[in-house]
Order: sequence, then C-alpha cells, then structure tokens
Amino acid sequence: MKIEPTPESLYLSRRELLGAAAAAGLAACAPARNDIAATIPRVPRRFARNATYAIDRSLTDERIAASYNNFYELTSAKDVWKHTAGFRVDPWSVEIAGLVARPRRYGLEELLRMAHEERVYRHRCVEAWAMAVPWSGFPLARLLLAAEPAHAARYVRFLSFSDPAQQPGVAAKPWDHWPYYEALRLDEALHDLTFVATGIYGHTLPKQHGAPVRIVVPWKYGYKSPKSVVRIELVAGQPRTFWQDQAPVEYPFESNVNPTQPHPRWSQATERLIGTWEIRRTVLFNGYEKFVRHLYMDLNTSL
Ligand SMILES: Nc1nc2c(c(=O)[nH]1)N[C@H]1C(S)=C(S)[C@@H](COP(=O)(O)O)O[C@H]1N2
Ligand SMILES: [Mo]
Repeated sequence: MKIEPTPESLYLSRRELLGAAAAAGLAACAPARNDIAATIPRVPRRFARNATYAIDRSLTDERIAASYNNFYELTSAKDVWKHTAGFRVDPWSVEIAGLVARPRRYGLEELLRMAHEERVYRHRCVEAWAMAVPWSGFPLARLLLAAEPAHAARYVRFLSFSDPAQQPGVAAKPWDHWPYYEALRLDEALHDLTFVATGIYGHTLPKQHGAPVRIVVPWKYGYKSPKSVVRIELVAGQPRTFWQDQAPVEYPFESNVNPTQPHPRWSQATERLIGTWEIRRTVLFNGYEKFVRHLYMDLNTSL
C-alpha cells in the first residue's frame, strides 16, 4: 500500500498508517505539510481518569481529532493543523480578572503543576459533527474560587489569544471581531464539568486543539469551549460572544446541545462521528443531562 500526500491518508486506521509508514519509511520522507504526527506534542502527561464522567462512546482516533478542527484564528477550514507553524504558545499566561477579590496571572508552568485528571468527554459541534476525546486538566472552578468572585459577579468571560503576525486566520480576516470571546453564566462556569484542559490523549495540547490551555464545556455546542485562552474575567452583565455578534439567531448565548431545537439552517437531531462519519442521534445536553439539568429549571424558556 502506498500513502499519498493527500488528506484522505489521515482517515486510514492508525495500524494501517503505522504499518505503511514503517514499510515506506514515511516519517523520513513525508512532506512537512502532510505530517500531522509532527503537530502532536510527544511529552507524556498521563493522569488518572475520572470515572464519574465515563461515556458510552469509543474514543475518536487521535489523528482524526487532530486533523479536523475549528480554530478560526488559524483558518476557517478544517485543516487547522497545517496553519499552526507561526503560532507561539510558550511562554504563556492566563489572567483572572474583573469582579474578584484576588485577581492574578498564572504562568503556564503554574497551571501545569496543578493537580490534573483525565476526562473522556463527548464533543458536539453546532455543525453536527462529534467526537469523544480524553482531555487532561482540572475544573475551572478551582481558578474561579481561588480568585474569590465578588457578590456582583454573575458571568465569566473568556478571551482567546489573537495576533495576525502568528495566526493566518486573523491576518486573513482583520474585520472579524478578534480576539475570540466567549462567556458562561457563573453557575455554569463553576460546574464541575467545566474544565480547563492543558492536554489531550496523554500529552500536552496540539496547537490545533487550542494549546496551551483551553476551556471545555461538554454539554454545550463546541464554540462555547474557547481555545488558547489568555484572560478570564468575572463580570456583572451577560457578555456578548464572538458567534453571537456574527449571527445572533444562529448562535445564541446559552447554546446547550438540544436535538429538538434545529439550527436555522439545519437539523440538530443527529450528528456524524468524525473519521468514521457514522450517524448518531444527538441527545439533550450532549449526554450530560443528569449532571446539568438542575441549572436549567425552566427548559422552555432557557434552552
Ligand atoms: N479561540 C477559538 N476557540 C474555539 C474556536 C475558534 O475558532 N477559536 N472554535 C470553536 C468550535 S466551533 C469548536 S467545534 C471547537 C473545536 O475544538 P477542537 O478543534 O479541539 O475539536 O473549538 C471552539 N473553540
Ligand atoms: Mo463548532
């Protein structure tokens, strides 16, 4: 079997890829633009898996998850991994600011030293594709509570890194509302499921997944999980979000995964698993209903 330098080669199973690579000496001669393995960090960071959030889906192949991404700062196409070269993610820091008694800036090393765990989460993009991946990290509540939110704080706002010199997607669309901004209600942000991810598949994050630190909110559509976060602000009023400002009707603030509420341009009843493209039924709150239902007592008005 011969590996062609086309994206389709990424959809081969790992065994096929490794076998073919060994046979053909692929690692040594593959063109850089097709070398997805080179974009995946190899520093091991393995942590105990949290069994509370075990799911009934098998893991997405790592190379598939790392080759089909949304990260508009780098490109609005799915081959984000090909556009990561100029993006520098070290040194890095994350600032906790706004309505808190103890604002502070965490260096990346401090975040990496915090107690970590692994969580296999489902991920559901509003575009109706889905994956299941093992993140490593810790609950966002740990950073928020350490900052001592003021009584007036009701929402948490996130800002992603943005620099046209490092990110070709920002350079290509200077009129977009950079930096990417997202937000949650404070009670959502404090929920144990809301996760600060510093790793995936037992190593640090590839840039295409939002290195070196991103937020993961598994019961909401993927755009509510901002990548490459540099600032977390506690605020009183409901903030605007990047996608709301692009198209408010299509991407409302709350954006909980809900198969009965179609996107204005397509159904949300089913989803396709990236890589195999099998079709599965989408489930309310992306399968996390028993953990988050209490946050939304009035389903009719708050979904
Ligand atoms: N800063 C930033 N964060 C982002 C995005 C983005 O374009 N920029 N895309 C979002 C969308 S639409 C999805 S589906 C997820 C994709 O995460 P993944 O590529 O790690 O699967 O990231 C989200 N976070
Ligand atoms: Mo998405």
